[in-house]
Amino acid sequence: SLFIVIRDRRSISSDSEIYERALRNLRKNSLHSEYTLNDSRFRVWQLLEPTNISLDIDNRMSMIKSYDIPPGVNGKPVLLNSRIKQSVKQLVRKGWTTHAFNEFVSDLIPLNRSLPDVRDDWCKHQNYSSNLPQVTVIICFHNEAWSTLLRTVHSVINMSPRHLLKEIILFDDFSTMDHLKKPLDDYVRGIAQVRLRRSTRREGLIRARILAVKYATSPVVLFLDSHCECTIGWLKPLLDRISKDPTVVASPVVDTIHDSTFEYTPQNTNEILVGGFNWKLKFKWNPIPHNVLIKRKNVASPIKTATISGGLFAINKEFFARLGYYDEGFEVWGAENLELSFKAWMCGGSLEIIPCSHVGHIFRKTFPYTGQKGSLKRNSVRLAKVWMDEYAKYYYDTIGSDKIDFGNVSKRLELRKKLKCKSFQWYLENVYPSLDLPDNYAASGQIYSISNYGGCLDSSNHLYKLGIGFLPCHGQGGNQYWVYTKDGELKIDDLCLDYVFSLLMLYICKGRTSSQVWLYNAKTHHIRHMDTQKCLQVVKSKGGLIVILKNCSTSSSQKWMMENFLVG
Ligand code: LR7
Ligand code: MN
Repeated sequence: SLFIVIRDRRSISSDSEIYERALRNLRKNSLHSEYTLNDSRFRVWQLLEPTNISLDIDNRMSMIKSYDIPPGVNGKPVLLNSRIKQSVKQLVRKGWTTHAFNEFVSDLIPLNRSLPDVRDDWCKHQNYSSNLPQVTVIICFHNEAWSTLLRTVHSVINMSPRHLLKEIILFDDFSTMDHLKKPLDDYVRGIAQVRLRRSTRREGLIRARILAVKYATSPVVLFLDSHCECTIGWLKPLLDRISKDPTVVASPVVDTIHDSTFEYTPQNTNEILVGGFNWKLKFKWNPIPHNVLIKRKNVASPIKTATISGGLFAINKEFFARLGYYDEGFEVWGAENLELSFKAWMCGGSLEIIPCSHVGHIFRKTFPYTGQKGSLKRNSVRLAKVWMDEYAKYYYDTIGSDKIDFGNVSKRLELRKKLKCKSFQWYLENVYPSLDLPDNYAASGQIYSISNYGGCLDSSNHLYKLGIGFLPCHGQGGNQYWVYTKDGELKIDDLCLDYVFSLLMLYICKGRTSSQVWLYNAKTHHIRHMDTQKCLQVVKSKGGLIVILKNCSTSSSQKWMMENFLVG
């Protein structure tokens, strides 16, 4: 069932002062474990019937019934009445632009809301050691919203056995927002477990973690993003694995907190995914490989994973130190999860996902802060230089070349030598054998037109939408990095160029069905569609140059070059 939150008639007709006051109240009350919406400033309503969100508001009103619990409780979604006042709408918009999620809705939800127990029954009958190590939970943040940050903190405290949680280190990566200054100091002063530390310049999340870990005083450290919520029983199964084997890096299952409604959606234990990556060094989720699946004792027992998503994991502090924490040359965001993943495996450890441990995370569609984009490429090149041996070139292909300023990696290479780590080839063969090697590529890189139009096939803004783009070639890979497989697929990431109902589109690969098979002829330069025997052509339209399928001809607008095309 769905809940909608509406403000009662009284407050709708009053000014935004009431909203502000209600918000202050929410914050004040949030420390108590019991929370009620009294004075009817906000009311939560439950829709009784299977809901149809497009119902108009009067229709909804006739269906709803007063419901006596606060918004978002038990992980339920919170929907705002579409008739909220203009001033509130503005607040909603402001939340989205500042944080890339619905901060207004988050602010309505109690900081200690409950979540459902989503564990498999098997988990509830596990007897974890009575002698588990203590943990330091580290939460780094940069300009995080008040309610999401503190809900993370409270959920850790509420969901962790007291004797196991040594401390929470809240590490401020040089935030600029006022609520994270004195108000936060004042707030956390009242919470015994929390130590608030701050960096003196913007470090980026990777160096922030390295700095924060030095304050930790327990044998295990556990990282969380600053917008997470832990569920019941989340901690022990992670600590249990590490206490049995200190070289295991243990990740919980990451469930989704919806960016708009804050609904909590668990991953189904039967469909748990494990981590991988592609040659763009982009983290991706994969189904559990078949040979692993058939050997599993229980759907909820720990699973080895080739990589971790990076934000949420527990690790033995000494093992982390031995691995050299993270590369300190990594800037703001990205690739540190693969660095840790590769070296954990290559240098004597392993990674696991622990299905009995569930933590929610708000997945955002964009980044509200600066510096994210540039850092990723730099970090990835450093990663490739240090850990990927001769396979690094496959990554450089996807970004054009390795000729960017990536700093100096000699210290990291020394570390790898000192630890006597195994080769990347060993890692691929033993840990991630399902990764498609570029051996199966017939071509990879740009696909450019040899017509007067000049330009490249480009997938930007066309994922899951109709058509494909045609833009000036930029030589940077990315949206212009195509893979042409020996089976005739034209791929961008995991999507295949498809032609159905007379429309070109990028679509989930269907495994060599003929609507996704393309025949490139390096002599005539045609890219011919197997199903229809038509050819890709660039044409002028009102909106600029577009790509369509036409009967094959000798026109130069049907002539294409594929980079790195293997002859034969
Ligand atoms: O400069 C910064 N300083 C910071 O302290 C930028 C960010 N941060 C903080 C930020 O407040 C947040 O707590 O770092 C954390 C991660 O940043 P997000 O939440 O903006 O990015 P994200 O959720 O995409 O992060 C994912 O990828 C990152 C790559 O560097 C890290 O590995 C994050 O930990 C990772 N998050 C997860 O793995 C959660 C599960 C998501 C998945 C898949
Ligand atoms: Mn995050």
